[in-house]
Amino acid sequence: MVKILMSSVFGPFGVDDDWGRKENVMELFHNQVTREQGMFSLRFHHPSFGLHLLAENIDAETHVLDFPTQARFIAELRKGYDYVGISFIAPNFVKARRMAELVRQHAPATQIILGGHGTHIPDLEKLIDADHICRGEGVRWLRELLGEDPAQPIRHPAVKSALSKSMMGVRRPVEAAVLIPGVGCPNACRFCATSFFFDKRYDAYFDSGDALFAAAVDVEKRLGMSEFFIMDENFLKREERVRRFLELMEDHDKHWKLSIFSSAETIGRVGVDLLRRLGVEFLWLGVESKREVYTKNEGVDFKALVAELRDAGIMVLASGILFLEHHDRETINEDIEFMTSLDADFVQFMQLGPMPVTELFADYQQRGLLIETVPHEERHGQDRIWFRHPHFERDETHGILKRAFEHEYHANGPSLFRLFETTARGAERDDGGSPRLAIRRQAFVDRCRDYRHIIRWMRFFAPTAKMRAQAVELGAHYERILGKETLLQRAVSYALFPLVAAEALRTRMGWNMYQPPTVISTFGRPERALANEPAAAPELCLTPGLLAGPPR
Ligand code: B12
Ligand code: SF4
Repeated sequence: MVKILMSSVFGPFGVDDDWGRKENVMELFHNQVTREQGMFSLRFHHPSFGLHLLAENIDAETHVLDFPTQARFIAELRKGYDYVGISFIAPNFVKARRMAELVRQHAPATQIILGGHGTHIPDLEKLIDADHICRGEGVRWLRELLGEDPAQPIRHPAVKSALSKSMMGVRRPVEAAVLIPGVGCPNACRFCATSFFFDKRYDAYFDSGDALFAAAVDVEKRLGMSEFFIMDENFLKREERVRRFLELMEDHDKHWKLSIFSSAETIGRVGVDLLRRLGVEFLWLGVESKREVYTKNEGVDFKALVAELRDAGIMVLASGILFLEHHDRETINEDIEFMTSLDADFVQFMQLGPMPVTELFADYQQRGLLIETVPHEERHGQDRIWFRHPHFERDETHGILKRAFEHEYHANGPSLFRLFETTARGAERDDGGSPRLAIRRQAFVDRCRDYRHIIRWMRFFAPTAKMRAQAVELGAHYERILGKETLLQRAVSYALFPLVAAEALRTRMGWNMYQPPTVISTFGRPERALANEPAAAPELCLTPGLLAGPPR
């Protein structure tokens, strides 16, 4: 039987070394959203969803290796594989090249497959010695390579949405699984790597509400989880599928909690009430810019929309882009102010980045605007731009981005405070006599009870008087919902102090760069196929290490 190793790129991440940069942290929030929020930054590590999806959908015995060190990768290679698949994005090009060298050196008989967004780097064939390159959707491509039927229905993997999660140094249980309805997006915004990578179209793995619901039920059963992080660029866009999914949830009395990505146009179409019934608790909204309006955002009053969503208990992550083509010193500040004024729970600022395969990249390349000497590992959007901008020097862009994050943080307070506030609003929202919404409301109350333990320490460690006042107000708000703290609740809260204090100290010393754990998961062993058993539980190879990174 064919044996395959599918690997993410290797760590450590977020450090300056021969293969990476300290600004390219392998975290969503701490890198791109709450990065300047000190000890209040949310800390998550996510597995490589694409690799798990691929492994679940081929018959070969496949091992998925998430976040190895180089030594662990070499040790794995020595076990003997027919193929090694390496998944990488453009900023991790050097890591992928190093891994291909290691395969040639330690497992010369093994064939190398490259996949993921990095594969559109021009002339990749000449830059990395590989046997196969998969550009675009991978499941059907891989099945073809292995001589399997590419048209078989897609099986959904049972993967948790995160490998680890913590708030203010307190470990939180991972309660959500990932659900991948499809890949790509037809909107083709000029800068968007995801849309262009999948040929400017949406490729559905689960075309109907029925198929998606069945996949969710299966994952729920296998992982025992009833929350889903829906990994789909614009989940609400397929309205018919969403409505049917909701109908089935209601028919089967499912009260799942969902996190989704959505453009404003589709929220406007389906309405916030539908999101409440659907169980949406977190929504990623592409705002991009006040002036450069993409079709998806025409005529949207973002401030009102964010307030409406938060009042419904839905946390909003609003993302904006800096150094857009029209930005000058005045308009960039206008956009930073605009993003700040939305008062979303989270704000992401990303630098405009011409990524291979996008229209923006082709255009800038043709006009000679790309600074070709910038290495791939520095082209990630959280440090300095890598194109010539008419109004900004490359070297000043790092500082402008940092100040945008700091400004938003100081104006609105830590995102953690805001998400606690949104949860409280969800707990207070009138359910209008709907049993379904009453269950949702109760879930928010339970979450408030859980979050409350930490509010005391928010107050204690708040770095400014304004934030302290915000934490005091939050405490009062929670008391209105939950009543006075009991002795037991107070004891739990005090028990958390050492953890919170340790995180405060680590942050102050610049030692809070957490590395993702290395995890290996096995799929498709023949005996499992025969017995039709779920995949083995992932084996945790290393515990997450604390790495003394440079101060951030
Ligand atoms: C989850 C995610 C992350 C996670 C990564 C978790 C992880 N374990 O790697 C986090 C939040 C940490 C992250 C960070 C970053 N990310 Co990111 N991320 C995503 C996101 C939202 C989803 C990826 C995903 O799971 N998709 C679903 C799966 C099914 O699709 P897929 O991964 O593309 O895999 C399919 C194919 O690509 C292919 N395939 C992939 N690998 C392989 C391998 C083989 C062998 C084969 C055959 C096929 C194959 O088959 C799969 C099935 O079709 C995408 C956007 C998106 N919607 O895709 C951005 C995206 C991948 N990220 C991107 C970027 C730029 C970054 C950051 C640099 C941003 C930043 N500055 O902070 C950092 C880099 C961190 C680092 N140190 O490497 C870009 C990549 C652009 C590019 N051209 O390279 C994307 C496309 C976002 C965007 N639109 O710009 N990210
Ligand atoms: S709507 Fe979002 S996912 Fe779709 S092309 Fe535009 S930026 Fe990309």
